[in-house]
Amino acid sequence: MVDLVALGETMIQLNALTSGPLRYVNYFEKHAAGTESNVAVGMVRMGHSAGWISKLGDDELGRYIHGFLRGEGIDVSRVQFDGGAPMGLYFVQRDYPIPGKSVIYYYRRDSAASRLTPEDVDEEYIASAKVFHTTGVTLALSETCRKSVDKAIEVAHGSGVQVSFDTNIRLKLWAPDEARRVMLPYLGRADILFTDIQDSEILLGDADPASAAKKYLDMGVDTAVVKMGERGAYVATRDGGASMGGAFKVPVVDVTGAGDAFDAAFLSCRMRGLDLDRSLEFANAAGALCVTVRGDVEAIPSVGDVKRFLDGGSHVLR
Ligand code: KDG
Repeated sequence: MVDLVALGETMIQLNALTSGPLRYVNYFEKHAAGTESNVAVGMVRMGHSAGWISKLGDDELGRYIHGFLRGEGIDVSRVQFDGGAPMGLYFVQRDYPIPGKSVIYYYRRDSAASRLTPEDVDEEYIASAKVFHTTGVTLALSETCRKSVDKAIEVAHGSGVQVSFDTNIRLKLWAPDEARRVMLPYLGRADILFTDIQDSEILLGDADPASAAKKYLDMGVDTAVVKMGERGAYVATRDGGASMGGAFKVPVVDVTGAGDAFDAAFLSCRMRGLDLDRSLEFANAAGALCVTVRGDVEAIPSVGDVKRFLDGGSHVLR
């Protein structure tokens, strides 16, 4: 029995240590990253159990990711090594061409994770979870990844497991039309849908959070969460609930992973029975804390970190 099972690719992130075009950057920092495993890490930090289904290259980088996530307390027993394919990796270029923003360069085509097949999805494991989580990134990787997601969702639906899905459209992985065509049939199969205003514009032609959320609910979603970046997030539920929560201002070091920290905190709050207002506040705080440190997972906060931040609590430093 595990609280959350995540399915998707974990990659090596090579994060530039200096700003500017990558051709002039000489030093990079290695991190473990990937939206679904970030959510699994976030859940563990919130005090839950989490497992992760994926494929890794059977090489030093694959072993690094395996050990890293195991060290974070993720159950990696359903992760396979594939000797015939490399790890996916990506570079983060900072502050160029837009100051304060990062640009991502992926090297992930035909990665080990893109070779995930439905046979790699353990039905009993999914059925033993409270929540199954995946994202649009996995749908973009390969046909066999889509089939693996199909199987996991089918098993989840047949076993009373909640399906959590984040649209996470990455335009470097596919064109907007293709993302819309592939993803639309998945939206109504989610119990909890996370998205943002940019993705809603692509998927529905509607960037208004309340009206986009209503459309998602009409498709069959129970809880639709529309993230709005610096403006916070909006949530609506099928039973008529709705809430809007503002974002918190913090010094921004690296925004990647913030949406995943948000998802994990929101899922955790709902599992613990918190109401929509408190869940959004908690999730917005978790997303804010995540951007204050380089890397995706390093600053995903624990439940104690978020509580301290919200209470304005101080630390004894010396
Ligand atoms: O949410 C953070 C992710 O975007 C990052 O870790 C890389 O999974 C990733 C992706 O495919 O963009």
